[in-house]
Amino acid sequence: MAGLLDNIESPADLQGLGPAELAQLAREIRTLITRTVAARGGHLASNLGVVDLTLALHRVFDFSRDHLVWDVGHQCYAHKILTGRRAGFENLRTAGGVSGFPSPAESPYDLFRTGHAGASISTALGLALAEKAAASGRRTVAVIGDGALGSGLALEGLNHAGAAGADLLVILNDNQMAISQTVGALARHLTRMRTTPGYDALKAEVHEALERLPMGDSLARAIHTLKDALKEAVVPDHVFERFGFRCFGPVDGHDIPVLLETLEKMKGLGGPRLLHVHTQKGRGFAPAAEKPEAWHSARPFTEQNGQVLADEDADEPATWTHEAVTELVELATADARIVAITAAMPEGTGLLRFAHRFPDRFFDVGICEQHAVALAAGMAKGGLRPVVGIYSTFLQRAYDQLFHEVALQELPVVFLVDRAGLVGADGPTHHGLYDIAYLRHLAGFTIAAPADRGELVGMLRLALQTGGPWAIRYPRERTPEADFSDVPVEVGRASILRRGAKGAILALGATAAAALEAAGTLELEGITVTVASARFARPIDKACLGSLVAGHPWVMTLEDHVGPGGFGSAVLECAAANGYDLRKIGCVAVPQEFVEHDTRQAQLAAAGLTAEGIAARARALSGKA
Ligand SMILES: Cc1ncc(C[n+]2csc(CCOP(=O)(O)OP(=O)(O)O)c2C)c(N)n1
Repeated sequence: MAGLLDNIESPADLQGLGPAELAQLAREIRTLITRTVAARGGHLASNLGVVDLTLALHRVFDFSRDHLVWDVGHQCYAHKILTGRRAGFENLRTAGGVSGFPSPAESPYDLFRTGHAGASISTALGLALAEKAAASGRRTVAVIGDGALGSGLALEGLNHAGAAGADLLVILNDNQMAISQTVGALARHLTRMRTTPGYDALKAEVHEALERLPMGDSLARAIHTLKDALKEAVVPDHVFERFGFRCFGPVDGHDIPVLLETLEKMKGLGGPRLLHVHTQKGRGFAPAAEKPEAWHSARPFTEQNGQVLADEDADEPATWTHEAVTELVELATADARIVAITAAMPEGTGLLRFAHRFPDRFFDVGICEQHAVALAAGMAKGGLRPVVGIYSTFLQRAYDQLFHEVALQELPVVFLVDRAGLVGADGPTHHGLYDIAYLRHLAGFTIAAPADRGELVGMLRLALQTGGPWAIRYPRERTPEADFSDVPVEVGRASILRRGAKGAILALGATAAAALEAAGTLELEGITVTVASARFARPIDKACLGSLVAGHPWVMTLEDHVGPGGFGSAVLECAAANGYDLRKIGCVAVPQEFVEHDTRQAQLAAAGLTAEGIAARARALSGKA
């Protein structure tokens, strides 16, 4: 068969295609996704898993009118290809190209900019209630994975939706995986449904029998009771029926005719409905199907054999992630109270190595950041020393637990805040640009950011020795090859890395490397500058700041974080409180806007945080621009 995909400009073009053509189209879409991710990197396994489901949804519904909300949104590639973005798809995740997540700016078929898990049922229910109020007849569909389904937010949405009576179809895309194996009791329940065949067949039979019977109310009620009793006795009940959803499935999410038939049947039913679909992550690309966790977020690779090209795995030796976990394992060997917690990110946070070493002291709680933080509080109260490995962007979800369960109780919980700063191709949903701002006003929190490996190790040791909550933030990058200094880490003390007279740079965390590089360039031009590693965003080293301001014509702060509420703000507050000359201080930070997908390097450059940008600013401040 000739290529069909070239003729698909919008979902309307799917009408009239027969089963063989839809299957062919699914193969072509998988090929395009695989080829594109091989070149650009991206979420491969999840996207390959939902191609057939996406085709079926776009065939049965009209999402130019109806609403489709993808949970997380990392699995929307086939949706993008079918909704007018096939032509530009090859530029996936590159500057100005198609984003890796839903984006309303790209297409009216994308309703929300998403990237965080668990929100789809709530936003879809909101849409459904709005349509109910307008009596528009538009339908609303949410697609959510079994991983995201266990998040508190998703369960809150289900709880409301089951009682709200709006026209909402939830598709449960069950592939038994989050990034790694889905964890928790709900996952166990879904697995039981997978391994107990016959539920759907039985239900269909009973439904049909009921529909055929002419009967009065009391007989109907009696038979419904019998049906419920039968289900209890023979097969596990779908837990969401108890929430008020009409549940269908599990069905094979790769069998397009079955999907079409089931969706057609369910489409007009109204009220809260749930279709349980079984899919396979990585479907159609053998390496991803065999090892989906490794291909969840893939780096560029060779399409023919799955050989990964880029050498920058987050947990490779010499990355901040790797060095932090290596030290944590070392410390945990000597202190049995140390436990580690992740919210469904054992690979990304590097904590998988901790899990292998201390399986009984490792807790993967699923995509439940709020629970992870509150759990850590309980563990700390109980005498353990919990360390939560978490991305800056996902810790946002647990703000209230940071305040209420941790800070307010003055508990010793350590947060390894990974991916702090600009993250590159994942774009605005994933940047870790706000953690200093949302932690800095919580009394008792110590916020540290290492400039080199020695500082990282010193901070982690100190965090576990001292009381109270700590956050240690670092980006997805390699540590500098050699340490910049060997001055021991002390709480609230900065470290001078080099001295000069024409200006001073107070750099937070990994920005120190760029500052030192800039200082080297500037020295050749006769502009000697002092460079200090601030080490802490809270507390600020006021003595160091005072001497930098007094001893230099200008002081420049650097941070891989948004300006408002960040490190520079903290420095300005400290300067104001202590009567230092505020006019001398300028802050370089990420501007308060949503930074689009690009390489991390380009994003840093745009914010003025590369060595070139820092040097240019120093020249301007020194009147040598
Ligand atoms: C709040 C939040 N925490 C963590 C993540 C990181 N993350 C992205 S996708 C994913 C797994 C999602 O699993 P599931 O919902 O089952 O979808 P699948 O990838 O299996 O299709 C995780 C943990 C996230 N996006 N949002």
